[in-house]
Amino acid sequence: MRLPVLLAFALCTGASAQVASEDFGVTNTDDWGIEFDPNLVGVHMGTGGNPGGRIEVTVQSSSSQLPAAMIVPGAANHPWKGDFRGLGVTSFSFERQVEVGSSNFGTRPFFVIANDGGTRTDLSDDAWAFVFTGDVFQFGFSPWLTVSTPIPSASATTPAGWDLAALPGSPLGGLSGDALWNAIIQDVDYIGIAMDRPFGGAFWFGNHIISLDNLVLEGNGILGTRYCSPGVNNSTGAPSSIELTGSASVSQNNLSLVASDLPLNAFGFFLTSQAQGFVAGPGGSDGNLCLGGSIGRYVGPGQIVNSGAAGSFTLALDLTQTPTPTGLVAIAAGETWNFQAWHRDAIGGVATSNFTDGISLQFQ
Ligand SMILES: [Ca+2]
Ligand SMILES: [Ca+2]
Repeated sequence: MRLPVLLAFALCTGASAQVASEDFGVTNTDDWGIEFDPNLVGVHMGTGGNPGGRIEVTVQSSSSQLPAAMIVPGAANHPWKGDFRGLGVTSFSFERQVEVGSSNFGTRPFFVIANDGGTRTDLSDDAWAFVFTGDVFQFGFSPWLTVSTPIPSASATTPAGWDLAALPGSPLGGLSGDALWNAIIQDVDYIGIAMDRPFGGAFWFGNHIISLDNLVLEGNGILGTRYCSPGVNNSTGAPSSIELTGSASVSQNNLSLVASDLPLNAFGFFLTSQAQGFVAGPGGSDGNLCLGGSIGRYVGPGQIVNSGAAGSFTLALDLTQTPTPTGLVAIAAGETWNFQAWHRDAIGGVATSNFTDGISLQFQ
């Protein structure tokens, strides 16, 4: 009964994973603060978190461009974005403590996912989907609380409780309802914690000092389709494997390859082709080549990687510079590409090599 065991293994390897997370301390750099205003970035504190460090954000109705002030990651290259459907995003959670608060009508934080229309620091070309988090605070001190919001990213219809808004300058302004939901969930440029509804019907006046810690965007980690799995056991006694993280969107150009369960301190590189194939033990390798057709190798400057002490390596791709035997090409939306990693190995002191399994992704 070996087959069911192997199938179960193959299905479980893409289990729950964090798309992004932030345990605040003094060194975090995503610049969470109010509405991309560099003067209103949260202050990093080395103590007082839950535990360790935290950030402290001063939220005042008077400093917001919106009906209800919104806390967002201000750094241009923050990780709180991507194709949330492709990433299998399931929830966002954060921990907050209200140090001091004053809000005549209470504050009801909303969770926001946002598509940016092109000017990153200007909210007026953005489109939002937002939902009430269930958290409420009004006056004085409110101790640490974990606020978790489900994100039904697979839903093709607008989930219950969610509202949508495309601001006047948004390129998505012609869409509404489910079409707008589907456009936003597949192209999220940032997330936000708004102090109430950020658009339409908000009725919020308040001044708070809020500590934040332990932000987590959870996903199922499944991007692309694994095939040729599992690979052949390497010297660790188990097969190595490949995963994709980031986004299937060509325009976002935010995709990384991850190879794991490798022998330690082993050199390797990634391979790609638009065709799948199967060659057992090519060139005397212990593993299987699962690509066919025109196979490109990521062996440019900085692309030959080492598995180090963790037994894994990662390569951030530039989708406009994809290797083929005849040179670099740009991947286009609609194309399907396959990826695999080759790595060195040694068994009983004899040098050999092996491969991960393969992964296939249709780009958007
Ligand atoms: Ca912390
Ligand atoms: Ca914008």
